[in-house]
Amino acid sequence: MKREQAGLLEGISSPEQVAELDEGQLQHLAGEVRQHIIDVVSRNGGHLAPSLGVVELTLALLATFDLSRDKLIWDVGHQAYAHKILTGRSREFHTLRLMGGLSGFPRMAESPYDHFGVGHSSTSISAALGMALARDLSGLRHHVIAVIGDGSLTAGEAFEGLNLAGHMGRRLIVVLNDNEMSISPNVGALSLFLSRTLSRRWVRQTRREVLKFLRSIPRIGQKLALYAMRGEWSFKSFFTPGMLFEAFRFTYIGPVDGHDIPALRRHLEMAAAVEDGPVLLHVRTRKGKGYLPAEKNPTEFHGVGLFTPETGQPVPSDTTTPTFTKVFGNSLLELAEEDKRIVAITAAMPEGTGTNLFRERFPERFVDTGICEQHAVTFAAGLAAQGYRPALAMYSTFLQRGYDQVVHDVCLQNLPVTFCVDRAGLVGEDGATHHGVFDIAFLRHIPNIRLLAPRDEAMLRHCLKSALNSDGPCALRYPRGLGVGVALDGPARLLTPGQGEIVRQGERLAIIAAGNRVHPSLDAAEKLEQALGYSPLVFDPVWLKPLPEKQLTWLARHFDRLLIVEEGVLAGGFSSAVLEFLCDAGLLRGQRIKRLGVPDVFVEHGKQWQLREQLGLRSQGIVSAALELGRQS
Ligand SMILES: Cc1ncc(C[n+]2csc(CCOP(=O)(O)OP(=O)(O)O)c2C)c(N)n1
Repeated sequence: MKREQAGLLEGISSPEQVAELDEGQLQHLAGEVRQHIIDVVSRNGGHLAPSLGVVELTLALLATFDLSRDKLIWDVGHQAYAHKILTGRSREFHTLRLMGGLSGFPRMAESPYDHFGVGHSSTSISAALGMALARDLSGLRHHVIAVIGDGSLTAGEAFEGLNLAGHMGRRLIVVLNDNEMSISPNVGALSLFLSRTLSRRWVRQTRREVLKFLRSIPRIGQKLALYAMRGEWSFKSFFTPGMLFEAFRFTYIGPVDGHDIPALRRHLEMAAAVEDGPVLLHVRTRKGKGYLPAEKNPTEFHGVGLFTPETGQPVPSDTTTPTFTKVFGNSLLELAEEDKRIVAITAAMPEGTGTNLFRERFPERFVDTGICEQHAVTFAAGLAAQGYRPALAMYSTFLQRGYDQVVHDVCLQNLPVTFCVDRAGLVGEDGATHHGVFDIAFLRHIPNIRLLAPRDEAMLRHCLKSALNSDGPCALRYPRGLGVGVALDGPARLLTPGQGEIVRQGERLAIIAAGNRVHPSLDAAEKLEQALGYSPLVFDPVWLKPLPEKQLTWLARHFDRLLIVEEGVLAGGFSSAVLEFLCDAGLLRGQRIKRLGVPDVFVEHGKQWQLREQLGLRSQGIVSAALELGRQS
C-alpha cells in the first residue's frame, strides 16, 4: 500500500517499512529525516554534518538489507542519527544526548537494531569480521555490513581488520563512506590516494557505461557486471582506489554517488551478491549534505552546540571566559615562540584540541597524524628521543588507545613527551564512550611519568610550561568547557614537582581536591564555614604525581577529617594514591576520610553539570559529603 508523501516519517516505526517504499517515497523520506535531524541537533547539539551526509546511504541500507537478521555496524556511530530515526526511535529522537534520553551513538542496550556499541573510531571492520565468523560457525546466512568513513580508515585497527578479513575470506561487506573529511580535511597518503585516483573521471565514465550496458542484459546482467568488474581489475586498479583493497583481497565495487538512492541500492545488491569473500563498496558522499551552512563548513558543523536552523549561526554565549582548550592552544603557541624544540601533535583533532592555532603559526612543527593515537604516541617518542619536545594534545578518552605506547615507548625510555590530556573528567552529552575518567588511574602507576592537574586556566599555563621543561614524560589533564574566569597571571612559570598549594587556610577538615574540583571545593568551604562553625582548609596538590608528600603528611597529622575530591574514577585514581601514601607512610591514625569521585560504573550522557550533580561532585555535593564526615564519630 502506498503511503501519502507528506508525513511519511510519522508512519515509520521499523526498518522493515523502509524496504516497502518506492524510490520517490525514499527520496521524500530523505528530506524529512534531514529536517528532523537539523531540528533536533539545533536544539540539543550533536554530530550534524556526518549524519546529514549519510541519510541516503542509511535509507538504501535499510531498504536493501533486513536488519532483523543482517548486522549493520556504524563506525564511530556519530553519523547514525538517520539510522536511529528509521529504526523505531523517531518519536524519541528529540531526547538525543539529553540525560535519560537517546545516546548520541549506537548502543546495543538502546535498540535491537544497534548491533554494536561505538563512539571511538575504526572498530567496525574488526567487530563485523567477528560477527561474520560467528555467523559461519553457527551455520547462518545473513549479511554483515560495516560502514566506515575515510577518516576512520586512517587508523591502524581498520587496517588490521582489512588484513584479517582478506586472509579469512569470509563473506563481509565494508562500505567506505568517503567524504574526504575526517573532522578536518582528512590527512595522510591514503586520503591523497583516494582522491587522486578518483579524479580520473574518464576512467569512471567508461566503466560506468560498460557496466550500464551489461546490467541492461535481462536476468544475467547483474552477475555479468560483477564478473566484468572483477575481470577489468588489472586495468582499473591503476586508476581507482580498488588497487589498495584488492591487495587486501577484497572485491572492490564503486565509487558510487552516495546521494543517489537507486544507484546505492543497485551497488549494495551487487555487494550482497559476492559470495566468495569480503567486498568493499566505495561510496562518495558530501559531509553536511542538504544543509548549506554544514556543506560550506563541515568542520564547524561536524559537532555543534545549539544553533539557529535558519541561519546556521551558533546561539550566542553570554560569557567571554575562554575554554581550557583555548587557553592551552594560546599558551602552547606562546611557549613555542621561545622554544624551537616544541612540536605540536594531534590525532585528527586540531580544532578540538586548540592546536589549529599552532598549525597556522608553525606549520612545519605541527603534525596531524590522522586518527592514530597509538602511532601518535610513538611518533612523539621518536621526536623526543632526538631532542625535541613534542606536545601531544589528545582527549583523555582517546589516549586510552595508546596505553602500551605510553608505557613501552615513552615512559620506559623516560622520554620527555608532554601529554596534553584534554576533556579529562566528565564530558557531558557524548556520554559513556567519551568521558575522560580513567586517565589518572591508567597513567599514575607508570614509572617515570609526572602528572599535573591545573585547577584553572592560569595554572594550566604554568603546568604546561613545567611539563614541557621536564626531563621525562609528563601529562597534564584539563577538562572540557569554560575556564574558571581567573586572570592569567603574567608569564608562565616553572612549578616545583611534588609541591601543592593551600588555596584556603582552615582547621579540622581538609578538602584535598584535584584539578577542576578545586574551585567547587572553595565554594563548598565557604558554605561549610557557616554550617560547621569553622573554616575548612582546601588543598590543591597541583601534582598528582609525584604527590606533595610533605604537605600531605602535614595535613594527615593536623586534620582529623579529610575529604578527597577528584573528577576521575575512584578505583586507582588520585584519592587511591593519597590513601596508599598515607597508609605506607604510617600516617593513618583514625582520621575520618571520605572520597568523592566517579564510582565503578560507566557514567551515561547528560549535561556536565547534571552528571556532576548526580555524582555529588558539585559544591553542594562536596558540602553534603563534608557534613556527613562531620557527623561520623
Ligand atoms: C579513537 C578515536 N579518535 C578520535 C575520535 C574523534 N572523531 C570522531 S569522528 C572523527 C572523524 C571521523 O571521520 P570519518 O570516519 O571520515 O567520518 P565523517 O565524520 O567524515 O563522516 C574523529 C576524529 C574518535 N571518535 N575515536
